[in-house]
Amino acid sequence: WGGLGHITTAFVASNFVANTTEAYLKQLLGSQDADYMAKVASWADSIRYTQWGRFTKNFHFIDAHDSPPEDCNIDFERDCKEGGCVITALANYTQQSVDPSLPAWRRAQAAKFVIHFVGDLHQPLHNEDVARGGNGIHVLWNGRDFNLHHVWDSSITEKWLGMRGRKPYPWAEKWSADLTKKINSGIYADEKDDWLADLDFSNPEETALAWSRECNKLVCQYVFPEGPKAIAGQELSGEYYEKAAPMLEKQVARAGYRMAAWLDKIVDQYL
Ligand code: DCM
Ligand code: DCM
Ligand code: DCM
Ligand code: ZN
Ligand code: ZN
Repeated sequence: WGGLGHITTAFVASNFVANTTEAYLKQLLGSQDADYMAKVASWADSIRYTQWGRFTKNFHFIDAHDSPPEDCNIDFERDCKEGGCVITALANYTQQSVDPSLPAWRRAQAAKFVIHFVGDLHQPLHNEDVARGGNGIHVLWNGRDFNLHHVWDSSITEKWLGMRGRKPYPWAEKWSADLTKKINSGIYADEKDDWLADLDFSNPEETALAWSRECNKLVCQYVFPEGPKAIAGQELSGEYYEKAAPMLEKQVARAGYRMAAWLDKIVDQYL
């Protein structure tokens, strides 16, 4: 996700974490502000291109070598790169978050990675290999040239909110409040328990894989409904957007809700 997606998932999560989780994370992250999670949600992207952070660059996605639209699937052995992928990264940083032998600054860093990677795991094209997760496919958005990955990271959700300008923060706050309502008493209320059905804190890798598989299916249904070749050069801000946006909103809601539950488990285990 771009800034809007990450910040929104973190705000949603902060609305659902237990009081003890909130208190622990505020202390660990060194902020008593309402946006204690939101303000660290994009940190992992800011270090990807630094010399220090280069080792994390493959941690944001898993390259499913499947064949959309006929067949979408994740095969961990086949698809997780040797240097790691979002599945192993989420498992590793979850492990570090609860490791009492690590100093607080390392657990803080690990928590920031967890907050970010739960988000990325819910973006369909972060669970697909084709053209490097769509980065190599040119499409049109309001008549201008964009790559498909960017459209799914940012353009669709920004249009959904009517976002103007380059500052996602106020939009993310407003969106997260709306999503929180939808989860508590709106269109997602009946399914929110199902969103946690695959959550198994004794097996972080399997949990991440289950979420990844669910998200990867959306690649066949929504990202490449007629295959990767058919989409190249197409205008996506019309019909394609109309189908994608409600689904993508649900992915953001799911990510935030699951992030809260996962962080609760981390803090329960640590304390
Ligand atoms: N922080 C971060 N990335 C940002 C903004 C903040 O990692 N883009 C972290 C640094 C501190 C904490 O959030 O750990 C508090 O930040 P601030 O002092 O900016 O409120
Ligand atoms: N941190 C980091 N890199 C940054 C900002 C923060 O690794 N650019 C980490 C260091 C600590 C935690 O965030 O683990 C708190 O940072 P701060 O001292 O900025 O509050
Ligand atoms: N990305 C992805 N799958 C890949 C490569 C990259 O999902 N195989 C994502 C990570 C970033 C975006 O695409 O969100 C841009 O990546 P980069 O800056 O590495 O081109
Ligand atoms: Zn992305
Ligand atoms: Zn990322």
